[in-house]
Amino acid sequence: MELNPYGKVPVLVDGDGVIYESAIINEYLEEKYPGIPLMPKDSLQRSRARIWIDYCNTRLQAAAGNIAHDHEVEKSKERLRGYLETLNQEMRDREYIAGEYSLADITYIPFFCRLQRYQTTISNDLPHVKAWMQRLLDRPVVRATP
Ligand SMILES: N[C@@H](CCC(=O)N[C@@H](CS)C(=O)NCC(=O)O)C(=O)O
Repeated sequence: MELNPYGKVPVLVDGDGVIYESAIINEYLEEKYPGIPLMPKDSLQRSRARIWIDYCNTRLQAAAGNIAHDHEVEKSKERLRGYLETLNQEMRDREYIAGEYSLADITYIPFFCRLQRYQTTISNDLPHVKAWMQRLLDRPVVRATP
């Protein structure tokens, strides 16, 4: 609570700076370490990346968080299913969600790593999400993360 008025993690402390909200932390790191660019160069693709980052944080993760915290579980499961179906359409014919591998894809990785906690499975009825999830989870840096 001292660091984040919202009382949530993650919180990043960098020198005198305190940064919270995961999407804003990610943007901060993106700006601070330009040597490893993780946002598309093209403005339209950047907007697309931001749209899907927002979708993950305000919709998918909100529903998943409700399920994990035993709040409106059935309603949240229904919503989550709808969000995943939308993503499935979106991932048809795409390898990554906004051009090359980007912060937008990275934003979804924690969700895919915690499916059990969200009482969710990604099965063959969501083939494009499933292939995308597998592509992300197979990345060496993701495999190496405990
Ligand atoms: N929108 C926030 C959500 C963060 C969030 O919900 N964090 C959870 C853990 S994953 C938390 O700290 N929950 C504690 C609480 O709500 O009391 C972000 O993306 O950083």
